[in-house]
Parts: sequence; structure tokens; C-alpha cells
Amino acid sequence: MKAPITVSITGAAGQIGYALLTRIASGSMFGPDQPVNLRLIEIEPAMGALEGTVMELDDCAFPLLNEIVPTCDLAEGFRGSDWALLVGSVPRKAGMERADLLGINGKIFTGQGQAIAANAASGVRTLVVGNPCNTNCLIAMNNAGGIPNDQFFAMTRLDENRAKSQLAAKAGVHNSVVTNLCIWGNHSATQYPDFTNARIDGKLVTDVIGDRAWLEGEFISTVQQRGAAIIKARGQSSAASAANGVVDTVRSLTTPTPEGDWTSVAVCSDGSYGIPVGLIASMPIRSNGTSWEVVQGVGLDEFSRAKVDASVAELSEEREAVKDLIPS
Ligand code: NAX
Repeated sequence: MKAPITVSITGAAGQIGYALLTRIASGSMFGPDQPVNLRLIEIEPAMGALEGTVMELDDCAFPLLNEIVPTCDLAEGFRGSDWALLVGSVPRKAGMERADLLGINGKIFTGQGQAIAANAASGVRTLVVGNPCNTNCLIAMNNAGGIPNDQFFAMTRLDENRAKSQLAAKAGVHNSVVTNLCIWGNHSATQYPDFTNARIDGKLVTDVIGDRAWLEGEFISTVQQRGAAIIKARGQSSAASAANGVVDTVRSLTTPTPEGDWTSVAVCSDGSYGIPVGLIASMPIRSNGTSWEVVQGVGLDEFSRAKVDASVAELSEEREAVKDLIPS
């Protein structure tokens, strides 16, 4: 039997947490022969709800689930962690400005970054889901001294999956034949789902779907606004699909990317594609199962360039808004 992987999850009693924990414990994330320890982190008022979630995990009697530690103590929660999945954050409330949200959540991610650096395994990889996830990740990364920047990620995989599904439906094909779909920039309404480089069965999407107006218009806005559409329909924000995005992201970073393809995740920019160094921006990534690299040479036409620049400009503004939380 392999040694267990330790996964810390913040916001474990929330909606996404509820959908995510069973996926991890059943083997979807790390495979059918990999035991896991779960360290579940919540704020004090949610510890009762977390207890219920733990009871349900117990009742699943998962063969791969080695240990569960529910806690509201960050040091205990991140102790020995191999993966830190930062899902919990404070939702935007009526009347709250984006800057307020950035400030409130920013303080949470300062403390979590410090606690990860002080308590987790040195190879810990951190994936931020809680919004605004790119900038929360930026704050955590900059407050986790000693942990390399390339071990920090923010999630745009749900957006990638949404985009693939929309393209497949339009072309009348299964989503599994849609490849090379990159979400660029911020996980926000400015994100750019790049249809110009995406492929269907190996052919450029633009050759398969002749309707350029749909691609430039409805396709992009449907992907950008999908979260809001789900809230309208379901009365609650996406949870199962978000949890699935977390599973897919971790699997993509821990298994080799299929030849010729790439995946979307927000990483610390090295300046590729003119994205300012240090921003956490989504771009095309390839993994060999252990380390990852930015795919170079993806062509950006004038339309794409303008979309990427707009989303990256928003990330720069967010970084400026939280600069007090980033140690120099
Ligand atoms: P919920 O409100 O259901 O759950 C959030 C949980 O986080 C709550 O149980 C809360 O007690 C906990 N929490 C709050 N502050 C915490 C802290 N300091 N430490 C630990 N736990 C804390 O939200 P849910 O639907 O689960 O969504 C979680 C986050 O994911 C939100 O910020 C949401 O906006 C974000 N999303 C990100 C997505 C992405 O693609 N990156 C998509 C889905 C989702 O919208």
C-alpha cells in the first residue's frame, strides 16, 4: 500500500467542499490505489456543519480514506499537507464593492499562505478556488515564504470545461474531442476562452464552426456568464461542477498532458505572452506529471490579443488594490 497523500481543504463544510470531499476520498483525484488523509479547515461557526460532513464521510466507509482531521486551527489544518485546496472564502454580499471583497478575502489568504509555509510539506502544491481566486492565490503565494511560486495555482478549469462543452454542443460532437482550449487571464467575467486555437477532432474550431459571430459573441459571453446562469437556475452557485474542476486540475497537474494538448490553470507569470511577471494568470500549461511548463508559441490574433490584454489589465488592477497585503 502506498503512503497516504495529505490533502488540506478550506471551506470544507461549504457547497463545493461537500461535493469535493467524496471525490477525493473515493480515489477520483489521486487514483484507485492511493490512500488519502483529509485535513478539513473551517471557521469556528461552521464547525458544527463540518461535523455532519465528517459523519457522512465516515458513513461512506471509503477504503482509501486513511484519516480525517476537522479543525479551525490553520497550523493543524495544513500540517504535513501535500496539497492545499483553498476553497473557503467570504462571498460577495449586496452593496459590497469588488475592492471590499478583495480586502476581506485578502486577509484570509495572507494567514493561510503563512500557515502553509510554516506547516505543510515542502513540496506542497496549493490550488486556490475561493474567489477572487487569482488574486487570493497571489496573496497566499507572496505570504508563503520558502515555498516556490510554481507550486501555486488558481482554478480556471471549470471555465475550460464549460467552454469545451459549449463548443461540442454547437458542433454536435462529444466534448472529449475538443482539445487545446485555453482560458486566458482572470477567473472573472473578463476571462477569454480562446476558440481560435481550440480544436475539434484535431481540426481548428474555426474551420468546424463557421459561425464566427457566434464564437466571438454568444460563445464567449455564455462561458463568462455561466456561473451567474447557474445561480439563476439553481438558486445556488455551481458546486458539483466546481468540485469536478478541482479534481480535473489536480489530475492534470499530477499526470502527463496528452501529446499536443494543453490545459488551463492560472499560474505565476514568468512574462510569457507579455503577461506581467508575478501575476497569477490563466494560460496554456503542459505537465509531465511532476512539473509543468507554459506552452509557448500559441498564436494570438488581434481579437485574442485584445481579450487577453483586457483580462490581464484587470489582474494588474486587482494586484494594485491588494498591494498592502503583499510583502515586498
Ligand atoms: P460556500 O459559501 O458554500 O462555502 C464556503 C465555506 O468557506 C463556508 O463553509 C465557510 O464557512 C468557509 N470559510 C469562509 N471563510 C473561511 C476561512 N477563513 N477559512 C476556512 N473556511 C472558510 O461557498 P462554495 O459554493 O463552496 O464556494 C466556495 C468558493 O469557491 C467561493 O469563493 C466561490 O466564489 C468560489 N468558486 C470558484 C470557482 C472557480 O472556478 N474558481 C467556481 C465555483 C465557485 O464560485
